[in-house]
Amino acid sequence: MTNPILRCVLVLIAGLSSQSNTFAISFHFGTDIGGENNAYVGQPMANIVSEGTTATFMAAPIGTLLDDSDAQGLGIDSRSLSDAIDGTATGDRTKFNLLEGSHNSTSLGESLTFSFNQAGVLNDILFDGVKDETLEYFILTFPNGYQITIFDSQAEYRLDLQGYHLTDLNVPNPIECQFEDDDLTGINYPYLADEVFTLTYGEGNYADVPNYRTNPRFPQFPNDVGDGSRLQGIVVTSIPEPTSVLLFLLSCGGLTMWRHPGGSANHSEINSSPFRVHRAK
Ligand SMILES: [Ca+2]
Ligand SMILES: [Ca+2]
Ligand SMILES: [Ca+2]
Ligand SMILES: [Ca+2]
Repeated sequence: MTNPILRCVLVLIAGLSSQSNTFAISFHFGTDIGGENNAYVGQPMANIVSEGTTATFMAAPIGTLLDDSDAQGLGIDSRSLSDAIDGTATGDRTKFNLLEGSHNSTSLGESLTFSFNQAGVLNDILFDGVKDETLEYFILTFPNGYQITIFDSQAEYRLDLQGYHLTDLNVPNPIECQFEDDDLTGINYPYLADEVFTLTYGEGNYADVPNYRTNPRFPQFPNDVGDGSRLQGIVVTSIPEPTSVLLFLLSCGGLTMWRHPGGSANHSEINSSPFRVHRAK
């Protein structure tokens, strides 16, 4: 960042964010981290109010339903779709999973969109059951189209043991959760009211990493299919009104870490971000 004006805007944002009138707002699913029991089941969308902010969550593809009947978080119920396999051992109505129930990154994964009725900063996304061996992930699409692919904190370690890396997988900007409980924190993405984020479940395509085995001790066995994952919650920071103007400037200028106009990977920026692909030592 060399432009002094742009730097000034970012400093102002940081300063305002540290004021006492900003605060964290959490939207929780399931009951394990504080959600209500079975609050969002059998409905295509939900407006959830927390600390005066309304978040809107919508299940996708069209025709699917939210389902947080499991204590561990939210899933997508796709049983109404004629081409879906959901509610089986490999695809479950209370999880995000691949609709075809097969291990292929080109399969359609269940999705969730979310937005907020006022400006803020997206901080944390809390998942559960993102399995490293089967290379499960969520693609987070920011409002400007930029994407990151969020893996388990040990996914790179698993691949590294067999001579591969997350960057060998054909997914946009792979990163790992920082913690073993499948939570990605410190995203720090400013958004405006009604800007839409999308989370899409997927699994790394084994064809991208030939000879990779989910259970290398038994190489004669075929690779396992992923078993889906859940969303536990989202944490954002509220932004006082004057700051919304600055956020608007940022959104116009494409300045923040995640606002890449082309939506393509920029390796140097990824490496300078709080998210890196951690290689096992
Ligand atoms: Ca499902
Ligand atoms: Ca995990
Ligand atoms: Ca978690
Ligand atoms: Ca899983």
